Amino acid sequence: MELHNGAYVPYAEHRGRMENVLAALERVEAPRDCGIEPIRRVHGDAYLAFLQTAHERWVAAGRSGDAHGYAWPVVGRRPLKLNRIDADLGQFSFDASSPIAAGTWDSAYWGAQAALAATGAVLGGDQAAFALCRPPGHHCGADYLGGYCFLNNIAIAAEAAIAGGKRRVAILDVDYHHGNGTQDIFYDRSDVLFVSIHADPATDYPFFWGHADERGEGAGQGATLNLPLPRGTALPEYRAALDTGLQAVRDFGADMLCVSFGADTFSGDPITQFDLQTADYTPIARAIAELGLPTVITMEGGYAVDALGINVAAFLAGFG
Ligand code: OKP
Ligand code: ZN
Repeated sequence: MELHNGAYVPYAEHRGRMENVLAALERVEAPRDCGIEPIRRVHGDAYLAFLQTAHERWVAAGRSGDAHGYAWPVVGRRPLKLNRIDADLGQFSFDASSPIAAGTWDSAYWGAQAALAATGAVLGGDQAAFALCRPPGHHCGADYLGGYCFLNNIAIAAEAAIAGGKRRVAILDVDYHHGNGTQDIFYDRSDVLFVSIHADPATDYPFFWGHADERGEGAGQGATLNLPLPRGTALPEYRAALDTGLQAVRDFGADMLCVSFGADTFSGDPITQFDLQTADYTPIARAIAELGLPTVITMEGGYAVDALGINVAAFLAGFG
């Protein structure tokens, strides 16, 4: 269950999503285990220790159900070591919509391993590879979870690509929601471009990030590009924003592309408000593929579960 508009409702980010996509894909491989080190390039040790133990600490405190916070250090976030589960849930999260269940760490860990496997395939010569991550990753930062996200799979892929010899990595985020965690992780970096096309945060989650005036800082000044779009956006306006984003990737001189793909831009999605159709995903992906860059794609959102597999397949067809 998740806290949604003031009530507990069934969790939108559920395992049926993955089952529907798996049934629609032709060739699927389980990832091998690359261990924790590539995850530590993105996430801090205190956060990783918290994630691995949060649910058992929740249970040990006598709670039932899934763990989530209720008090947040909005002012003066300091690395206090309070050793209280409720304090740590606030310390390491930015919202109350991402409950930690008994299996959360394992799912997040293996999602990150899938992103690493896809990155390895691309570094090994494949033109493109897709990682079917669940839970998604683009909302969580180096030391906080949120927005159904616990490990930032696309950031882990980008860092693995750099460790593997890539020099300028572009991340293109085409989920309906702004990828605030990914943006935060690379905000001051000049070697990683972050481009995001998403619903205007003036109307949509995550509200506080994803505005057009967020352009990066320090060495990363200019290496963040947000292209917010109004609710109701359909293919023509979407393609115009995409062309702007793709031009930024070209101008950056990227030698690697990482795509955060969310199918929650679909017209039938129950929690979002864009108007893309299944058939639209192929030309969108084809335009991205025309960059000609080695490309890792990770699964982000998409909650119209019955159409998720065909929407993912339509997107991947653009790379075929
Ligand atoms: C994750 B991804 C408030 C619920 C908040 C969080 C949405 C997370 C989306 N009513 N929902 O970007 O698809
Ligand atoms: Zn989303």
